[in-house]
Amino acid sequence: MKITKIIGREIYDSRGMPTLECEMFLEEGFSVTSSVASGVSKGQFEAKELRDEKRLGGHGVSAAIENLENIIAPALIGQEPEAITMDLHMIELDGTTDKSKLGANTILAASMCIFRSQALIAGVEPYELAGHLCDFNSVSLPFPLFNVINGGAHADNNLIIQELMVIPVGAQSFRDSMEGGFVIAQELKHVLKEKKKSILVGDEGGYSPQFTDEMEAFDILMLAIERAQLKTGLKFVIAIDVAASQFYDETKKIYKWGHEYKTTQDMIDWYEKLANSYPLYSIEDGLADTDIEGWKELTNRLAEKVLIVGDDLFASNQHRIVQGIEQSLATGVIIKPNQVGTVTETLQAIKLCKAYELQSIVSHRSGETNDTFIVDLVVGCSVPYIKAGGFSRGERMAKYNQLMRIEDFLMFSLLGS
Ligand code: 2PG
Ligand code: MG
Repeated sequence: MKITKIIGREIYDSRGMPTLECEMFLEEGFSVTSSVASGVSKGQFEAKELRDEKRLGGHGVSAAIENLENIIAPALIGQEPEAITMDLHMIELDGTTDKSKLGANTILAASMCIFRSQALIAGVEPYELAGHLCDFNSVSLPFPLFNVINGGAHADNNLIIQELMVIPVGAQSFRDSMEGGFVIAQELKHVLKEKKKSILVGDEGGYSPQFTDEMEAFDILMLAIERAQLKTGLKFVIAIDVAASQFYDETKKIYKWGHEYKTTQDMIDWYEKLANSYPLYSIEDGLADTDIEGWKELTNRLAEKVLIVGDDLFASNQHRIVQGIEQSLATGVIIKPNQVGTVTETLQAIKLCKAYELQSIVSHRSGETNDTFIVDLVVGCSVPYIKAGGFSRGERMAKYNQLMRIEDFLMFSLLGS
C-alpha cells in the first residue's frame, strides 16, 4: 500500500502555541495523522524546530508546512512506507546535523506518520513495530513519573526546580499506579488548601503555588505522600527535574539560585542533603548541559543512592549519550522524539541505553498535543519509565489513559478472552 498524499496543518498545542500536524494518505482510502510536541526549557543540543520568522509572533509553522508538502512529500509519495529507510532519506534531504534546514518538527511529523502507516499495513500495533525495529521481543508497562508540582519555566511561581514528581512503587499494574496517582494528586490538593495555597496547575498539570522556598515544597509533598501511602498501601518516591541549564551562567560557571549564586559544588552538596532527607529516587538535569566536570562528580558521589538523569545533557542524541557512557556522566537518560527529530534515531537512542544499562525515561514536552506516540515507544521497547505530566490536563491524561487501554488489551490477549 503506497503513500498517495501528505499534507501539513497548523494546529495549536496545550499552551495555545502553534504546532505542526501531518496527515498521510495511503492507497485504499487509509490515512494516519501525527502532531508534534514542543518544549519551553529546550536544550541547546536539541535538533531545531522550524518556526516562521514573523507570523504569529515567530511561532507559526507555515514554513514547516511548505517543507513538508514541497520537499518531503515528493520524496515519499508513490512508495511503500518504510520507517528506517525513509527516515534516513529525510535526514539526507535536510543535510544539517541539527535538522535546521527542513526543521526537526517537520521531519518528525512525517516520520511518525510513516511509522504508523507501516504498522497499519503490517497489521500490527505501533508499539509492536517499535519493539520489532529495535529487536526487542517483549513488551511492558512503565512506572509513571507524575509531575505533581510545577515550577521553573513551566509555572508562574517562585519555585526554581522545574518539576517535582512522584513515582508509585509496589503497584501490581499500570492501572494500580494510576490509582496511586489519583490519590497523591487529591491528597496534595487537600494539603495545599489546608496551607491556604493555590491549587491552580502549571503547564504540565502539576500544582503551581508560591512557596517560601524549595524545602517548603518538599515538606508539603511529603505530607501528601504520607497520607497517600496510608490510603493506598503503596510507597511513593520523589523524582525531580531541576532543568539547571536554565539558570546556569556558562561564562562565570555559576548557578543563579533565586537571589543567590551557587557553585557546582554547592549544587551537589544540596542534592546530597536532599537525598539524605527525602525518599529521592532521581535527579534530572541537576546540573547544566555544559558543566561536564560537575556531572562526573555528581554521578560519582550520588549514583549509588539516586538515579542521575541527563535530559538537556544528552538531548536524546546518540553521540552525546556515547560520550556520557565513556565519561560516566549519568545513570539515566531522558528520551524525547523531538530532540532528535526522527523515530529511527529515537529508537536507536533507546537501544543504546539498554545496551549500556542506562535507565531510560521517555518524556513528553511541556507544549503537548493529544498525540500518544510516546506511549508506543515506552511499551514496545519496554522502557522502564514514562514522564507524561501531572494527574490533570487532557493532553497529559491522553498518554496515561492510552497506557491503560494497552494494558487491558495485553491482559485480554494473554488470558485469551
Ligand atoms: C523537560 C521537559 C518536559 P520542556 O525539561 O524535561 O518536562 O520540559 O518540554 O519544557 O523542555
Ligand atoms: Mg528535563
